[in-house]
Amino acid sequence: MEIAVTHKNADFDAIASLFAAAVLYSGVVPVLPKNVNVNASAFLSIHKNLLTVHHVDEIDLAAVTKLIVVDVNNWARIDGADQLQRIPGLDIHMWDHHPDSPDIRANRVIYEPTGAATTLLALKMREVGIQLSPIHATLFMAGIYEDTGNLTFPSTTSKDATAVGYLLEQKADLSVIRRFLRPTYGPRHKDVLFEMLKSAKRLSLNGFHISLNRISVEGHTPGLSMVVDMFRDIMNVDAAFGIFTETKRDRTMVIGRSAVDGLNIGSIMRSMGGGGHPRAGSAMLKFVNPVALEEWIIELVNGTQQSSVQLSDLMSFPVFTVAPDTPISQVAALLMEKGCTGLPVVEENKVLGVVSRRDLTRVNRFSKPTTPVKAFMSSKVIQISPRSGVNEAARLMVKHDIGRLPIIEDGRLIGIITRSDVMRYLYDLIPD
Ligand SMILES: [Mn+2]
Repeated sequence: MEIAVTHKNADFDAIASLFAAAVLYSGVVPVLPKNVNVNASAFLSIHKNLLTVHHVDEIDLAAVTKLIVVDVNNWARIDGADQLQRIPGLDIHMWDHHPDSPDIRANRVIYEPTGAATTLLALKMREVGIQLSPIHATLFMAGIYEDTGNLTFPSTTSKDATAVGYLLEQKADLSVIRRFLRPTYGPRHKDVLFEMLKSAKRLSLNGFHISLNRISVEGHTPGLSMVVDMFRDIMNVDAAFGIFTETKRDRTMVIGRSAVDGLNIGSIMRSMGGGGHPRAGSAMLKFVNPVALEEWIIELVNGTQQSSVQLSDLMSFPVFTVAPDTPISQVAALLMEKGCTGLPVVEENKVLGVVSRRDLTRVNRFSKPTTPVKAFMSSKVIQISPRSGVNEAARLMVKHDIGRLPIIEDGRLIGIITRSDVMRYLYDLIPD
């Protein structure tokens, strides 16, 4: 007997890879693990007549001669691994995208660090020229979309997008995908989200905007991470933390979500005994005071190494400046000559204002060219410290609609950061 297996608690990528293996290897039976996540099992249940599934308990594992392992590379994550490992001379093919070191010894390994495992199987189908049914194409695309966040997660590769292109050609149905990938948002989630929004607190810590929330929940509530995700989105903060206490069982679940590079949720959660990856993580703690937990999170965020790039690495210096009494004609000439769009107005090392080309457009034919720049400068100076991160600088620029920020240390102007410096950083164009 020839079967395909995947990891426990199978998600769409796992299920899609399983059925993709059955398409690529004729005669291979896809075998489901004991647990399948809610969304994927809803999909399977609706398509029961069209997608034949076998459960691991219905299979005589000892009779397996060939094993296709998909979306996993570790025996510990496979149901029935004990029996499978005991089969002598078992022919194993493994299709996987997980970067961690595998402990399954396969005769053939198809590995690439793509966003989804399904991508590897779909590209093989494309290469061989397989025509898919729309249902298969839809399922495979759901697998790729789920694991790559609709091709938006940083793990997404061009291969994932190519595979999606192929699946769309094969008539994958986007509206079906939307329906099944939508999180299961029920009345309890709504109540929790509402509670969180009512007591929402925004904090500015270590250059990050975060939101923290303490909520009591009764009983096991699955899907809280989705609520924290929605909450972060609504609050539009860099990171959100939900502290959910189940008073009866004296335990507290901390869930974190981050939308920025510098704030690593995984490492914060590991400090609390939990785990996760840079954008998402959680920790379960027993017998702790939720207030103390809140303080602990604040401490951990404060202790977080900001993204390794600080403004002092990006800023331009020395800064061209002008004195407040400089005539505007001279300022205009200087802006042209230096090719910059604005200059700080400085007196005795103190920044009094900033003048930009935009300010000079207010100069009209009635103004004398000798008018001092201080009459036209913006005297509300938004400044920033050299130890701040790029996110903070970008936020200030957007908030105040300005293109440059003087960088001030100990009251002295030491550099300037401009919109184009920030863009260079965001698009990874920093020269080495
Ligand atoms: Mn996967």
